[in-house]
Amino acid sequence: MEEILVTRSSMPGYEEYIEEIRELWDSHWLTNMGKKHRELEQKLSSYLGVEHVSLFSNGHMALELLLQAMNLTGEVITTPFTFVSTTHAIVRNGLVPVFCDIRPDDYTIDAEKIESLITEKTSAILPVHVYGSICDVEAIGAVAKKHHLKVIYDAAHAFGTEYKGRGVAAFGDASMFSFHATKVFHTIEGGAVCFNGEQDGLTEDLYGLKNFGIRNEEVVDAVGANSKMNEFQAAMGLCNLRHIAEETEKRARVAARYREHLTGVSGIKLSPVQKDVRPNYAYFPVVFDEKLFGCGRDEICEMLKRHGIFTRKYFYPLTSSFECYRNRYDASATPVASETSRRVLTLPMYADLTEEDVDRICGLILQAKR
Ligand code: T4K
Repeated sequence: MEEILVTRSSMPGYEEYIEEIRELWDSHWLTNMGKKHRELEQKLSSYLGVEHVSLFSNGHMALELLLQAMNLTGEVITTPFTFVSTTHAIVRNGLVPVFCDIRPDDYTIDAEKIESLITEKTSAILPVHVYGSICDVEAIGAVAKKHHLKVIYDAAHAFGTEYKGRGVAAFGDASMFSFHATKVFHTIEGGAVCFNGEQDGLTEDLYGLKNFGIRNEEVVDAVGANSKMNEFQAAMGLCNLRHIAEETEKRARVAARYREHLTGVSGIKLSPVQKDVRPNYAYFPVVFDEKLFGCGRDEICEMLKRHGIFTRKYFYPLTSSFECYRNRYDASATPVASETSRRVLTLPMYADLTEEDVDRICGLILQAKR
């Protein structure tokens, strides 16, 4: 039987992509903010309902350079229940991550716990719309306003989600999306910073920082990196964007099938269907309670592997527990995040996952219940 991996990149038709890149052979313009790059920025701005879109070679560099462009100092309040990129982006900017716990229902930062972590050194809050679940943007906005802090969302998982009819990039000072091959919308590798309004030349600063800090041929006024999206990546994005509605619809059907099987099973907790949110069905996390279910997350993960089904423990361990951060942070300070990290398994989720596959995966899980 064919292996099932946790996700599988969506592909546009082969001919469609070839057609999209044909003109690159005529123009010989392959990178450095070319025509496809500009077209994708424009189309994403309209799709995401946000004024400014700045493309990058990947989501991580988008976040890292966004933090640099924001001129942050001191401490940044964030969550350890995320991909390690979020924490690295803070630390690689010479900033100190201060870890806040998460909510037990949707695993996003617990806004009620932010205020007690604010010190005179805090300059920003960096919450994560983890799995595509939307953070409590209103409460986070209120605490940030009260303490004059920037809010930068790691929206790597949240492409296309809406809250109260607005694209999720409308919240906070800026948001970063990942367009990695494993995401709902991808450009092979890629990412973007999105924001509304004019923010002290942020557009120009981001443009400069992804291009070595070059302002013009004779002026380099920032210590930038090279993080430009190339024309082949942008072409993949233009193709994938045409199919995004259909992709999301297929994912919605996969999620609904999982829910049919797993809702109400004792010892299994599913993410809530969030109120006022149009979801993107990026991931399907399941949290196991070993006492109630009769066996734990690790056992389920291994059992599924033996059947050729490769789930992932996103996000275990917590970023604060990784080798490079060990002994610097106390994981017991975020007990909900620690507990969730030990129990969560993300099940296979992608547009072409069949109903039969979902039935088989769920059948195996339910058979393991004791
Ligand atoms: N912030 C957050 C919250 C993030 O989750 C991420 C990335 C970032 C920031 C940084 O964004 P990027 O710089 O990556 O744009 C994957 C992804 O590489 C990573 O983008 C993602 N988050 C993270 C959660 O997952 P791995 O190490 O688990 O990927 P890998 O190679 O094991 O792939 C997982 C599965 O995806 C494979 O089993 C099969 C499938 N796959 C993978 C690749 C590479 C495909 O179908 N096609 C492919 O080309 O990190």
